[in-house]
Amino acid sequence: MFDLIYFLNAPGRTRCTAAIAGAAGLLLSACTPAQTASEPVGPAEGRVVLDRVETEDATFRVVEVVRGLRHPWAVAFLPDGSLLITERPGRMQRFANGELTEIRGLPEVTAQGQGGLMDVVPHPDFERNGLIYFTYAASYDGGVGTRVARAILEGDRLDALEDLFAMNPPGRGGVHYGSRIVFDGEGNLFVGFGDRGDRHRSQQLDSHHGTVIRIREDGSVPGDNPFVDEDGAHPEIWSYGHRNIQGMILDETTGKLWAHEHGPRGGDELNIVERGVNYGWPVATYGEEYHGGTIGVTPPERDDMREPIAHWTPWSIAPSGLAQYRGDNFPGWEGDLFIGALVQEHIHRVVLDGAEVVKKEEILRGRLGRIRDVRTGPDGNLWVVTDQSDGGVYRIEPVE
Ligand SMILES: [Ca+2]
Repeated sequence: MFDLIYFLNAPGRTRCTAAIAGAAGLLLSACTPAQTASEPVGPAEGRVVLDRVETEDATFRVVEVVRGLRHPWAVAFLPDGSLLITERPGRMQRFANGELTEIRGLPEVTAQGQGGLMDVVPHPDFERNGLIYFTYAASYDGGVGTRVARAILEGDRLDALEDLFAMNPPGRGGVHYGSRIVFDGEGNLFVGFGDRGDRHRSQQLDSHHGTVIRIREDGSVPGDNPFVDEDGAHPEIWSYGHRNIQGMILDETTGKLWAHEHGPRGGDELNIVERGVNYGWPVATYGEEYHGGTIGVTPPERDDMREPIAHWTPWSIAPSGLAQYRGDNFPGWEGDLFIGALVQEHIHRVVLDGAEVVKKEEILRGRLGRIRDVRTGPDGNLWVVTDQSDGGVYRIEPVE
């Protein structure tokens, strides 16, 4: 899908302010220009949009915290309680004390099709070093590829910007850029990418298409990566045979790296990503061509490729964003995975028993729109981001 209109409408320079006035909670806000403004909905309070939602193991309400964002892609929590929000057309904003402020100093972003400014994650030691890591689409070497960068967040601007990694080769066309960043707690980060619509490259180790990479926090390659000694292979590759990864988390309890990926028509997958493993695309996969017809063989037919833990066939949910709930607010959700569904417009809850899926539940179907990102907040609530031209950030918090 190509959101050309957002490519043409490059992000404006917008600053919004808002305040909750009086006991009635009247929202006062001012944004210029109105057409491109994002609107904070208030300080911590926000605006309740669904006051009571009963689900299998939790009852909650939904609070809109920010609205009017243009295709927001990711939200990150900083230790001071503020939020960083990326918008795919190429803007990053900070939401603090009821005010949105644009972060200056981003590199040039190529917003094209599904690509643009994507994930953002603070370094685990952000309080000491101020580093944030982010992914974005950029033009280089005659194509457009996904890059990983880091910078020091200094007030409202980025300093000491460094590109750490660039997908090689870059891609053609506008699809399947990935991408999500996960720190492993041992000085490395994993980043998942898509096949850029060039599916056969997902099986080639001389290409970063359709891979998870593992790099050190400074962008260098760990000596114990699986393909460092293989001639012609890109040494950053950790796993391959993926189609398009837009959700990835590390289960801190088990050390397992979980990722989902978009299948073709059907065949969306949930995987545990392991060192050196081939996840099959497009040689062994579920799902079929958009125009009908099989792709490769089914995963059990290739014992050299890994079968997914779960798959969504024949109906794709179109997964984006992945959280594992850890917190005190929802005891019934402890350890569960939450996946955003773009096409099917809901949050998909996956209950695990070890590495086995024992239950799936659809939450908020059709209530908020296309879900782009899901995170567990430091406040113990579940946070979601909607992928719309007027997207928002929402907080899911418990009610009695
Ligand atoms: Ca697969």
